[in-house]
Amino acid sequence: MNLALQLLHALKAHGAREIFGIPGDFILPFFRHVEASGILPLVALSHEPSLGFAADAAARMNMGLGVVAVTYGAGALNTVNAIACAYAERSPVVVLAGCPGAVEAHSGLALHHQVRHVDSQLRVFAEITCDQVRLDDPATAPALIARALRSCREFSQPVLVEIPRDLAEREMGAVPMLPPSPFVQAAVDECAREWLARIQAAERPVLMPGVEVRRFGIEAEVAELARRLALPVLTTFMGRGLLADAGLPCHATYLGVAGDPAISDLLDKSDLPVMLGLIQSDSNFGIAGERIDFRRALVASHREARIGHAVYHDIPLPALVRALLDQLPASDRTRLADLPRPEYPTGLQDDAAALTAGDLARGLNDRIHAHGAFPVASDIGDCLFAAMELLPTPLVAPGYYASMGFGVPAGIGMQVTTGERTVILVGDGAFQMTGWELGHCRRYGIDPIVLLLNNQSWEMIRAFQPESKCADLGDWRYAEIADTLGGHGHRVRTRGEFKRALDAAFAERGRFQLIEMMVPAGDSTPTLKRFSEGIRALRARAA
Ligand code: TPW
Ligand code: MG
Repeated sequence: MNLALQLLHALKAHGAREIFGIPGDFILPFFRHVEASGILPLVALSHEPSLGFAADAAARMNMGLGVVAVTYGAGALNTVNAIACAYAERSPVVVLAGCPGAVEAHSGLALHHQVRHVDSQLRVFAEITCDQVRLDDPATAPALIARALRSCREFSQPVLVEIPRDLAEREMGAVPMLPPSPFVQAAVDECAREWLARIQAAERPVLMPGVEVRRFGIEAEVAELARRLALPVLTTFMGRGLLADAGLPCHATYLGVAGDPAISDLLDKSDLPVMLGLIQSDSNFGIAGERIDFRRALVASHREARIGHAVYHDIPLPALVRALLDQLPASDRTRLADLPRPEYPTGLQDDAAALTAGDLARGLNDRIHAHGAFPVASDIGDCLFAAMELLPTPLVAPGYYASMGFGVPAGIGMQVTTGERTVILVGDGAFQMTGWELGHCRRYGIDPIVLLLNNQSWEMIRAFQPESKCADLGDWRYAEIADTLGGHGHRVRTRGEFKRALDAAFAERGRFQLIEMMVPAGDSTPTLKRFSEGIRALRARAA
């Protein structure tokens, strides 16, 4: 079997479900085998950044691997921002990139798509992937692929696999499935014992699950841990959507000064936050009313576990959670009885009042109440704050790395990989970056529902710097583009129109729906308002 086919089988065995790709001559031989073999379906989009966002979101949803296939240089380097996002937010994406064959690489001529050196592509990716391999010898390729795929899964971060164009069709052995990297069970058990002693001695412990919990497929175990320890569960801005369907008695999102004070107090006044697989970023904690001292927390992430200043190395998160559960009897403690419950806006009015950003969550929450939850992809902008006002529902968003342009391709990747109809939240500015990709929905038979919050501006930019004129984007009439791209557009200005458009959009299957929510520039969700007021108050206090 040739290298291309062995690689495809290995990707599938490691949890890949499809390949997001754009061809070019350095990777064409590989594409021929992708299409002819049908081992993994090929999903082609228009612009490489979108491939990266789609593969990232697919990986987040299916807890397997996301795969991107691109040509050398121009193609691969176009994915850099999206792959950097996946690296920062711990999403396992395999980048398959073409590269020159051995003979042409040393011909003395600079090749097209080459930056400075044949190796420039690999060097750039060294900064944004946790492993890089070049398959330049069929004898070593199986072991290299096996290593890269294991790194990708174990660190839950992207890897680069370079395929020299003359190697794709060379015969090669099968790729072995490597056993998990070894760790010392006794160390995990000891760490779990110490953690439990601290948790049981604490007065106001709180459990904070982060993205790794989903990446490693242990949401159910972490929910069980929360139940047995009777701990309130707080997700962060970025971890929103985690444990959404676990039915926990206390489950809310920490929004610091932008959130309900009773909920923010759960962390701000906690003597022991227990952080599992959490990225400790400023977007998660920069809005804290009190300065959080992470030394008082128990933190496990990136194969490390901390207790105060002490660090245990090589502690896989799933092994730690299992050890905690093994040492813990089922519990009927009732510490949760009087804890606050988050409130969500509902009851969108069917009238002629002007639509506001706050109506977005109200409309979707009514849907969730009546018909159940659906997966949501969100971009950056006020739409992400609207996502914080939604009832618990699976959510994929770049809450930490915060790259615009994520929402539409992510939603496409989510529906392709899960087959479930996906709701996409996006602002007009972000839509201008990648909204065009909706034109591909028809050929892949997907019909996401896009809620485009059109405030005719980069509103978040205006919030930070009101004098910036460049933030005015004008009125582009996006709903009209939808029909041209094979979807159906609805432009709505009142609450009644929005309500009817939502009903019509959910009722029609088979083509994507674009609801263009016209809201005045300067309007924002209640959560974004509290967020900017909170930030101003914190700054004033610091000054
Ligand atoms: C790739 C910086 C963050 S939010 C924002 C910008 C320019 C404006 C978003 O406008 P939009 O949403 O989509 O209309 P809204 O609700 O604020 O009006 N380039 C990239 N990523 C980021 N985050 C920026 C710039 C930014
Ligand atoms: Mg906008």
